[in-house]
Amino acid sequence: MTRTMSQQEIEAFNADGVAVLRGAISDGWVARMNKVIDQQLAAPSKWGNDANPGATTNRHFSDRYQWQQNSEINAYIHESGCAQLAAQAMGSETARFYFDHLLVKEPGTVNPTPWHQDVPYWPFLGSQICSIWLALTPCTVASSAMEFVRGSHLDGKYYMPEAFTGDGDANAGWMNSGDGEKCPDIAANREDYDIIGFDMEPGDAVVFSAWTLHGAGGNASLETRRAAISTRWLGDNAVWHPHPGADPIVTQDHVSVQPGQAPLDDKMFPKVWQA
Ligand SMILES: O=C(O)CCC(=O)C(=O)O
Repeated sequence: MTRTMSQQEIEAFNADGVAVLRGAISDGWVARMNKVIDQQLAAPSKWGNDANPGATTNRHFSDRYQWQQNSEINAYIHESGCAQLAAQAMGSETARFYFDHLLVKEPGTVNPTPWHQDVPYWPFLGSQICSIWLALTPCTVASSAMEFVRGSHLDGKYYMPEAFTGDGDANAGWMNSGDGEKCPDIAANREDYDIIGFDMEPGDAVVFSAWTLHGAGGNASLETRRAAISTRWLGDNAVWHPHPGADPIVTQDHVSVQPGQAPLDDKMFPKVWQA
């Protein structure tokens, strides 16, 4: 484990819906996860989403849900300390794992990550749901560091999921069938929102609520890849909530819990940390 959260960081998370954790995860884990990124770029899984396969520039890539088959990601989840950081941020006695998400923008990637809220994409409800986005390369807001609408986790909004890459993406069609109100066009009206972003060094992380609006620009750097691993965590008050528009990787067919119940399914949502 690298470190825990300070009281100030926990207060920032509660007030803003996001906290930046400098030096959250050690260099050793960063190196190991960068190796995983290279491997997945070379051989994406069936859950990969690749805007420009094989390219070394202008390639927006993601892969997810590899923890069951990738021993390195599995080790990261269990041994790096990220579970305890998630539990601390959520104010939860436990941290159960949902999924891992690798997110890459090669130099000169034009695609932004559109503004969105995570929870409508996931089959859960509850205030104690969060992500830890670990920077694996340096990035600034100009080279696709994440940005957040400060305090938006407290708005009581539930925004409809939308495909990031347009309707033509066979791996993303599931996103277009959910409920909720349309996410406002934050990119076109930035001055109306209290937007915060953090320049990151490898090993820095942002921990943010699944209810916080967030996005990222393209990668304007022509030299440096922007790579991150985001891990998704469930706290004590999370409940299973399958619904149209939720990520199809884990559905009612895969779990032993019923809608409205706590996700006490150790096979699908392992309890990685307990106070
Ligand atoms: O890395 C990105 O561009 C987006 C990440 C994100 O939206 C997330 O981790 O929830």
